Amino acid sequence: MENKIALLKAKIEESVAKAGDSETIEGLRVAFLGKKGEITELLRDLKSVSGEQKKEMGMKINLLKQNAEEKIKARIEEIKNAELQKKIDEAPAYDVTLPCDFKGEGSYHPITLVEREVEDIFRSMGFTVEDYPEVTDDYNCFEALNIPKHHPARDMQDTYYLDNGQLLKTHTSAAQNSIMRKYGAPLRAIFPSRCFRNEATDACHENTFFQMEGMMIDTDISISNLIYFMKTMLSEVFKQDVSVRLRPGFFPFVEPGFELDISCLICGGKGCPSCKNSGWLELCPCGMIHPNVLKAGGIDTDKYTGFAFGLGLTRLAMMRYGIKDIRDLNSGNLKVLSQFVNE
Ligand code: FA5
Repeated sequence: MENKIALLKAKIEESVAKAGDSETIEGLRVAFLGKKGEITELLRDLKSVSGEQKKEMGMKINLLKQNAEEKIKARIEEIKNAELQKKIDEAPAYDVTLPCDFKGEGSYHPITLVEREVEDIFRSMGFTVEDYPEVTDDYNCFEALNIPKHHPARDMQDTYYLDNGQLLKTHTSAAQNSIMRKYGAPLRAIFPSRCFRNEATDACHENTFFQMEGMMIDTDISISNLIYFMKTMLSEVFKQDVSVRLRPGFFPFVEPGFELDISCLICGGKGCPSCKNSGWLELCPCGMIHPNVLKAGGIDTDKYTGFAFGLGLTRLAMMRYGIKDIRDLNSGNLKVLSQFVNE
């Protein structure tokens, strides 16, 4: 048996050293170490060895096995590296300094396309389109919206804070106060913007996404006005009757507040990862502006009421173009992003 072990050791060393590709080395691994491999056979043969010798041979075979495992593992690594290097050497040479040879026409990002559609619809209904900075402060993002310090509603919107105490806005509502102060009442305005939240991403959540906020303040404004504007906008965008549902929703800056959901257009309401299998996609919270918020904006609450909504523009783009994963929109992947055109 000792002779057998020595012969097998030499055979393993020679054949492993000669193996030149992944397939051959894998074949050797099975031939020596597999269930029916030569080393396993040797271990079986131990049965026929007697007494003291059995122990000694057992130790030798185990040593051989350990040695073979190490040699094969090292050779697999060498072969993998050589194969990778070969692929790199054979890849076509390129020069990063050459100009891009992308010959197609550039295209707008799907969010820009949807944003412009929504803007056109609201402009036709007498709304102005406002632009407000992405960096704001605690007062505009929270305090002016009836969310004092330590209010639990702040937990829902953790964000990125700058050293100077400013922050990246978590929602477009952060512009409400400035707009009220700029125009007073009556007013009709929409204000799209990028928003930021410290959150884990998945198919329908991003840490950087777009909202489109809208506000209408006038005498005799009620929930019916709100529902009318939302329905008109959604049926224009989707060019079909879209099922919507209103649920009570709590936002400190509106009273009463609602969640407006639309039936998921990706799965037809059956349930899929894009709608967290519920068949509905939360798209647009809304409500009647809270008197405290109107007052903070300098509006006479005895005379005026108003509604506000915060449309998830990124999610609207997903529904409009059947984009299953929200992360594709920030990916910068031209193969995905250049496929959308304004029909
Ligand atoms: C707000 O941000 C409120 N400011 C909206 C509002 C405005 C309510 C005016 C009442 C009156 P919410 O956190 O639910 O609410 O976000 C609004 C919409 O933004 C959501 O319905 C969703 O469509 C979108 N949204 C929120 N978080 C994300 C995210 N992480 N990724 C993508 N879209 C998001």
